[in-house]
Amino acid sequence: MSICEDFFSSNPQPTNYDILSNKIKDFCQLHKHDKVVLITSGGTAVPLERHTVRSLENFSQGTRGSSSAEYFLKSGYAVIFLYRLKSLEPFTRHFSDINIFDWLVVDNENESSQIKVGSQYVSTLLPILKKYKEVMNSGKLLSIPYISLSDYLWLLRAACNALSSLNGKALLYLAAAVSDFYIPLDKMPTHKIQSDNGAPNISLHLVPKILEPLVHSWVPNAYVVSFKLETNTSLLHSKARRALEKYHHKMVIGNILQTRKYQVIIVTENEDYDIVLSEEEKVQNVEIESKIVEYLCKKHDLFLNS
Ligand code: 9Z3
Repeated sequence: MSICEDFFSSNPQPTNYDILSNKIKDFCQLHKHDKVVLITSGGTAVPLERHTVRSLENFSQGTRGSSSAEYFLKSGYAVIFLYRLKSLEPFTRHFSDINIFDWLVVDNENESSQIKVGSQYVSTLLPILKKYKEVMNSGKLLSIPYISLSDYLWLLRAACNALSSLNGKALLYLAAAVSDFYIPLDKMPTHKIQSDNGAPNISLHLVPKILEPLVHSWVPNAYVVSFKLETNTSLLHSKARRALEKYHHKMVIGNILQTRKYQVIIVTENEDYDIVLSEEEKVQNVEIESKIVEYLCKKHDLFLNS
């Protein structure tokens, strides 16, 4: 059995797996004539105990994935958004730092009380609410939440299986921050780790490299884009290129944690392409994802027409 299959046989499916994987299948069937993008977003949690009190988190706010989802929708794609529960989501992300109660007013003028949005907030809320309603009415956005690494991998594989029926029109945009390390279930304590015996020695194992089966067997005809995250600038380019050479997918987008909102490097077989926001664009709040998605849509169209 491959290391990857071994992972699936020793880590149980998420509890709502059948419901979620059927939703994904139905979505792909409904959009079989559309371009469909699977966006993964947010960070995985790796539990340290079976009854989990503590876990190991990979950093990601979900900005990259959720804002990219909006730009893909704008470009006509149907979007499967596989995201870490409680990380940012398309449209609602614009209001992640507000307290909704501050925006609402209770109108007691009529007999039955009504709730209204404070007039000073309407111009901010309305355009985004309209876009959200339009997208939801079109049925072009399917959001699927995960929490743990294991749930993420099960749902990712289910999505790939469903997408493989789309005759190569699927795009995979793997922006989730996925742990490289985990504790196998048979090595994981059932109950909360106790401090009475001093600091625990926690031994982490390597997560199987899922890009290998993903690119070559799960969804071999798709256009696969992965992300590479580093904190040391001198490693980024070589590690991004190495990943492309290892897995033979279409593109690696490299970013440095500290500058990820302004700068990325796109590595393809034939070129390295930098996207850097200018000072003026930063002032105008241009989102780098608008440029990444624009570049990607062009490349994907070229691929589909070739
Ligand atoms: C990324 O590099 C994403 O761009 C970020 C986005 C997680 C930095 P935010 O959600 O951040 O906007 O706050 N994602 C990929 C990270 C990752 O785990 N990549 C693996 C690696 O670097 C390879 S698949 O080894």
